[in-house]
Order: sequence, then C-alpha cells, then structure tokens
Amino acid sequence: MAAEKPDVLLVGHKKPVIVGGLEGNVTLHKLIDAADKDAFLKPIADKVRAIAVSYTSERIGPEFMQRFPKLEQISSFGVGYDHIDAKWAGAHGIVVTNTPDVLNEEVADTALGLLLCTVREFPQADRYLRAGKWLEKGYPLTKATLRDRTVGMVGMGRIGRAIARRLEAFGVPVVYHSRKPQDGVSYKYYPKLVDMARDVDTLMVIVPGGASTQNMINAEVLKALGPRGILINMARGSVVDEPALIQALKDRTIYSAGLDVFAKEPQVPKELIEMDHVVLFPHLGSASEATRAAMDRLVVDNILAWAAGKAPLTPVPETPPKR
Ligand code: NAP
Ligand code: 8YV
Repeated sequence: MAAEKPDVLLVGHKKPVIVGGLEGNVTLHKLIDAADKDAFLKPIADKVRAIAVSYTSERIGPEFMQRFPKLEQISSFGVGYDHIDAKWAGAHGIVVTNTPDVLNEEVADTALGLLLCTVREFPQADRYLRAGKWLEKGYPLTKATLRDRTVGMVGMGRIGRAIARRLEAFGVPVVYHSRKPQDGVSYKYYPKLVDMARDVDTLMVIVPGGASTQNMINAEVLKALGPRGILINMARGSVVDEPALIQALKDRTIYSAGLDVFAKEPQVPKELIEMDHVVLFPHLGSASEATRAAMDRLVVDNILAWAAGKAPLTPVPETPPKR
C-alpha cells in the first residue's frame, strides 16, 4: 500500500513553482483560498505536519504554530526569516528552513545598482530627461562620486561578501562591522558600528532583521556618518530608525540614502517620497523571475526532503534538525 501523503499547509500566495512542486507529493491545503480562515483550519489543524510560507510578509508566531500539534517543519521563502519566531519553533521541536545562497548574486547586483543610482542620481537624471529639461540645459554634475568613497559594510555574511567583491572590482575600499570578525574575511573589522560610521562616508546595510538589529542605524550612527554620508539599506526596514533617518535627511546631517526596504512596507513615509535626494526601490533585492523561481524551488525541496524522511536542506541556526 502506498504511504499516505503528509498534510502540508500553504500560507501566502499560490506561487506556481511552489504549488506545482508540492501538489501530487503532499496533501496541500491552501489557506489563501479560505473565506473564513478559522473554519478552514479547524478540521485540518490536527493533521498538518508541515507549513510552506510563500512570502516574507506572512507573520508566523507562537499563537499560529501552536494551533498545529503535529507540526514538524516550516519551509519559508526568503533568506530573511524575521517574520517567523524561529526561537520558539526551535524550543518546540519545529524545524524552520529558509532559502539562502540562491539569491546572493541577484541581491548583490541590486545593491550595487542602488548604490550607483544614489551616488550618481541616475533616477533623478532619468526624470529630468523625461520632463524635457535636457532641451533647456544638461543635467547638473553630481556632487557625489563613488571614486572617493569608502564603503562600511554593516553585515558581512553570504550577501555582504558578494557585495564586497563587486565593490572591490569597482576599486572602492571596503571595511565592515558585524558582532564578531568573519572567518576568511580580510577587510578591516570594526567591533563598534559608530566607530566605522565615523571613519567612512557610505554605509551598506545587509544584516538580518529582528531584535538584535532593531534600529541599529540610529541618530548617533547617522551623525557619525556625517554630511557626505550615504546610507544604503538592503536589509530590513526595522534595522534603520526611520524617523531619525528622515530627520537626518531633512537637516542634511547625511547627504543621501538609497532604500530597498522600509519599516512598514509597502507603506513608505510621505516625507521620503517627497524628497528628491533619496532613491527608493520597492523591495527589489531578489526580484527577477529566475532568482524568485530558485527560491520557490528551495521552499519545495525542503518540504520534499522532509516528506522523504531526509534532513532538511537549509535549516536556520535556531532550529537544528533532530533527524
Ligand atoms: P547571513 O549570511 O546570515 O549574514 C548576516 C551578517 O550579518 C553576518 O555577517 C552577521 O555576522 C551579521 N549580523 C547578524 N546580526 C548582527 C547584529 N546584531 N549586529 C551586527 N551584525 C550582525 O545573511 P545573508 O544571507 O547575507 O542575508 C542578510 C539579510 O539580508 C537577510 O537576513 C535579509 O534580511 C536581507 N535580505 C534582503 C533582501 C532584499 O530583497 N532587500 C534580499 C535578501 C536578503 P555576526 O552573526 O557575526 O554578527
Ligand atoms: C524576498 C528577501 O524576496 O530573501 C529575503 O530575505 O528580503 C527577499 O529576497 C522579499 O522578502 C519579498 O518577499
């Protein structure tokens, strides 16, 4: 007799790679289809043994996880997993997996794009041309250039290293801050973020979100970065004290900012939208079809490995697998 297919709950949009990869291999319950979520979950809660999460905007906390007494694994889309209480999951024997590495190069490309756009004002120049202003006179020379800058990386993990490699190829000096020196990294290390901010003129933020990084880019750090300072945030909106950043941009404590992420995205503060000396991306880091498909595929492969009784492919450090 064929083994029974395990019950898996899909939280989030029905992305074709995820649904196509899971259906047929597991019994898939799609929460998004439910008009009444509580009524939908009640009869299946005792059967669900794994959850697939298709977007990082879906919050998965203890209250949700404890509805499923047989829950063994949560396979989440995205390398960042600050939307999941992984500590609680680990303490309750639930393995959480994410989608690292398959997006490193794409996100690093976006980071360099955002840095160049911010330093050399490319989006502003594009708006200038479309408004017909070039017919009157050329776009003003930019005050900022990458040629005299040093980038302080806040975070030097998988994606941080891919960004640093690109900066090296651009001839830009790199230093970094993280909680401890990173293995195999020879760039100058700063144990204190504020000291690094004082020594550089450009910060590139690529750390995880969550409690340990909440508002780490605060008024003190922005003041240390100074009036030539450019902040690029590729990490999470929660890492930057957004009101402090808006104030620092308004009073020119720093020069400019390039932001891919926001505290309450997709809501972006009106003050930022109205500023011409910032560049704002709608969380584009990994947003190509190919990279998103690779991330979706890894969500599927983590579930299929679990369903086959194998070790998860990419468990997060808070939830070491037992089998
Ligand atoms: P990773 O390999 O885990 O690297 C994280 C780096 O941050 C490490 O160097 C780590 O070093 C450092 N770090 C962690 N906590 C810190 C803290 N409290 N203070 C200072 N440094 C800290 O992660 P990754 O794969 O590079 O991804 C990084 C993050 O980028 C993700 O978690 C996600 O939030 C964000 N991301 C954004 C996009 C986008 O579309 N914008 C796309 C992908 C990822 P230590 O642990 O030694 O401190
Ligand atoms: C996601 C990301 O695509 O992987 C991450 O942590 O931030 C992005 O790659 C984004 O969160 C959209 O959901």
